[in-house]
Amino acid sequence: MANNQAEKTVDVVIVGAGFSGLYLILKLRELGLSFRVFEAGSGVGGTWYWNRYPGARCDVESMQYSYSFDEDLQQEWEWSEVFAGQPEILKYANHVADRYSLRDDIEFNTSVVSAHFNEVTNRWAVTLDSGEIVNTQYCIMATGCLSSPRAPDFKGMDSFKGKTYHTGEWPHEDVDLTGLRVGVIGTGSSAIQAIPVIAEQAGHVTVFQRTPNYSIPSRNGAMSNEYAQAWKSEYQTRREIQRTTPNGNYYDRSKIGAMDVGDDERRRIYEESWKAGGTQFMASFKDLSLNQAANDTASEFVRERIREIVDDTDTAELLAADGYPIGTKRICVDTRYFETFNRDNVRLVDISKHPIDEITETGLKAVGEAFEFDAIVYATGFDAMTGTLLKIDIQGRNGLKLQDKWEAGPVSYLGIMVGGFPNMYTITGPGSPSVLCNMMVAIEQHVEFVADSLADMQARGADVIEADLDAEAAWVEHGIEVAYKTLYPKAASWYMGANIEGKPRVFMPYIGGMANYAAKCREIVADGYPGFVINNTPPEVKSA
Ligand code: NA7
Repeated sequence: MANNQAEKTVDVVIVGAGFSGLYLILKLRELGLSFRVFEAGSGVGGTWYWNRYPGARCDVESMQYSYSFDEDLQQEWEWSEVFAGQPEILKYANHVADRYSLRDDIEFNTSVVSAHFNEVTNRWAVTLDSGEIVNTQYCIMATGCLSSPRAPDFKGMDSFKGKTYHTGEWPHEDVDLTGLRVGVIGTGSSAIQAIPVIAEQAGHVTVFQRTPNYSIPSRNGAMSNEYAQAWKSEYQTRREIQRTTPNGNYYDRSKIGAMDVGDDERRRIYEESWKAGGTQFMASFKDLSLNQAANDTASEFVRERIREIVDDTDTAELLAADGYPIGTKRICVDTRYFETFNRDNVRLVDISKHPIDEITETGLKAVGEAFEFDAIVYATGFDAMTGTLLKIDIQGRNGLKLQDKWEAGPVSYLGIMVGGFPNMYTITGPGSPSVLCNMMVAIEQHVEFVADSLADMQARGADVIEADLDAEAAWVEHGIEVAYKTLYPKAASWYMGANIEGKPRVFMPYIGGMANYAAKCREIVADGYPGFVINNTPPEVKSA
């Protein structure tokens, strides 16, 4: 069965025990399939297991960033804040694992090193870091989109004698920065969440900024009973509405364009959105991601707020993002980020024109200055969406390596299967809405699609399912077409692979909208899986 070490052949291997992996276990149990689940961490929760940096918090409201598959679960769980922090989300993941007794089915501290498809047996050989090889019919990569921290490669990094941290690999034990001189490198979402919290503890914080970011105040607060009950009393309806939106979030979206109203009315609307807070700001008008002139008005409004908040005019000017449209790098949501630069113990250093020279024994050298630190925090992001998959040696038909197939950027059919890699599903893979959507909505939709597909395979008595290469090419072309109708490709973002040197510049997530995407998936299921090639392999071939 699922966790039987002696049993070397299973129906399914699941890689990862984040929110995708946990839900998959339940679905596979329903289907009566045998499976093994491998998780590199020592606990469940995926991104929420690893990202323990101070201030780590979800930018989707807690009532919406949670599973919807079980009415009892969503009724009984109580969130303490409107936007839950990492410890509470991890607690929720653990609660789910306990509630459905999932833990016994997961092999922790176990990494998958390689997965090779055998064309004779139509089985995958999955090699673990222990050396064990597991044979499986299906391989489901539930490896997450932001699960490979981007290791910085500054000269002299190893020489630093102080403490070094990466936001994406924060230690599990308490980190006490009280009174210390801390350098933070990066001003992405992780840094924007961490800096205000670190600044309250540390003696002094120096922030090294290469690119300023747009950020909207979260207006986070304690979850009121009324708010929670408003959700719980109509949870099913609201979840259904979430699924019919472009990004899996339940909130009002404007139906008018930013240039359809006069200056005063536009400002009034932005002010209202700013006051309400959160990523919903980008829904102030319907065309902020599509129309440069419209976007310019939103970008300028946020820059004005930054200038208003930050006392020192030079610092404010450095923090006021420019040069790319607001929202085209993932919009950040903060708690007193810009205000933090008014503190006496926080300094911003602009490294946009001159990169950091080197890390030294005592700190770092940049912009002609030697900085001394007790601790350096690398908030330098992730090799997003493809990093984790490409770290595993995945070989499909004819020894085709995923690294080679994706040399010019990731290609897939629906972000769920890659041509030439039969029986391998990717949950929220590149080519699916994934990171452009509330991840919980994206995850549930993908897990359910995969479970339906496996049930269909059982019903047909089929052995092999794979993406048709023409369907894959058409999907990739469609993905590019919709992406280039938006402003997103204008930014050097991790969506574009631009944060990793040498990574192909391809817009990786599917931006056609979650609702459209899910409708397309439903249509595919109803029509008998067009775009997938499904074969019944004779048993004698299988056992050859
Ligand atoms: P991000 O958003 O990729 O941010 C990484 C930050 O680190 C960003 O400001 C980078 O500047 C900076 N960076 C990276 N390398 C360097 C070097 N070599 N020198 C200076 N600065 C550097 O990662 P996060 O972890 O903050 O957030 C990722 C997602 O997690 C986020 O979007 C949410 O979805 C949750 P750059 O912009 O590249 O100039």
